[in-house]
Amino acid sequence: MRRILFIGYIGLLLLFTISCEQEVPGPIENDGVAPAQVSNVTVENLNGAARISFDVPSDPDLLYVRAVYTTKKGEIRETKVSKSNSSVMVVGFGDTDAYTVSLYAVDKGGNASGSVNVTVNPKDPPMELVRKTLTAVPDFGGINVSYENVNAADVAIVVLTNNELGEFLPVVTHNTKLKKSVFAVRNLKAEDARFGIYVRDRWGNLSDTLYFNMTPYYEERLDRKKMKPYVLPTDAGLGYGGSLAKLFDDDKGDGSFYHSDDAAKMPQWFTFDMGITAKVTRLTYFMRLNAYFALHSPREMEIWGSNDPSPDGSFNNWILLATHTQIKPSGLPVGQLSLADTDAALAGESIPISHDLPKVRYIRFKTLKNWTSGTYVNFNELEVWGDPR
Ligand SMILES: [Ca+2]
Ligand SMILES: [Ca+2]
Repeated sequence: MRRILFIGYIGLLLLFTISCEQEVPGPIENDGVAPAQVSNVTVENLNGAARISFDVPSDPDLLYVRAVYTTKKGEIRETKVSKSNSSVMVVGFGDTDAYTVSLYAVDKGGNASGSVNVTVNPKDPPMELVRKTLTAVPDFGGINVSYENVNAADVAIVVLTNNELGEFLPVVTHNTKLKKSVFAVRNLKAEDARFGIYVRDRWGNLSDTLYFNMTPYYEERLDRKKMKPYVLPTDAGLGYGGSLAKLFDDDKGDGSFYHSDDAAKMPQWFTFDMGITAKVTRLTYFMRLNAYFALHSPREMEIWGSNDPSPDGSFNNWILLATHTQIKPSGLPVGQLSLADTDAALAGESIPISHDLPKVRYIRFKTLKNWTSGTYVNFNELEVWGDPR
């Protein structure tokens, strides 16, 4: 302190001003007096949560109210709300047991009131509600799992089955906030298999597991080496380095794609020969990596099949196999992707084809609309699945 006396008064003032500006701004006022407790506490029990309402104390330096509870695993969970709130949500309960929540009023100096303890009895957690709605049906090469999620909770639905080593492990994790949907587990053999499905919430709470046995219908990925372009007069032209063969080269990267040309308009189509006749069960296409649910990726399409395509390029001798609209799981605006969106893009977009349709050899992929309602069609890879036997 003595050294400060040697610094000129003006200099000292200046220094003091500078140091004040550089320091982290924060409340300096600390009256050392804890606020009074919250009062008139009431509880509304919700699914996996509770809303606790209260009156805040009248202390002028009150800053926030903190709610704290301890999970069964001993984790301490805390929610803070500013003093202008009259309620606080406590969330993440994995069961319907009673929990004690402690409420503290805290002032600008960090002084906390004594706790007010309140008992909450959360209703069934959202992941248990989803679990109760799970149903599965066999599909080609896998199963389809349906669910409802009335709270639009952020959950993961995990499907387990035996792998080739006989280990019962997760094969699909479906992340969702949708209120209702269906998803597929693919690439399974047409053999009786044991399945398990459980639901996990974002706090790591797990539902019990639904176990069942099911036999998927037979399906195989049709031989890609046999797939050849079959260009007809009305087909869209190629542009921007794209080619039809690049849809069948097993390269899903952005360097190996189909792209139509400037002259093409909607609707537009391209045609290919599978090299064999097969009962087609689905087409699965893979979007450009840097344009998921965006740009020239097909959004609405029709799939046509034929055994004798008309050489004039017309749709004579073709039958409609499927009409399909791609749904972006999150519904977020173009350019924004949720985890569910990315998962769906990586899995590929499958266009299911009804099993009562005849075998075909030629396929026509007709795009009605892309993700910008523009005139190009561009994506990286196309798989055809079915039964050639
Ligand atoms: Ca105070
Ligand atoms: Ca490719």
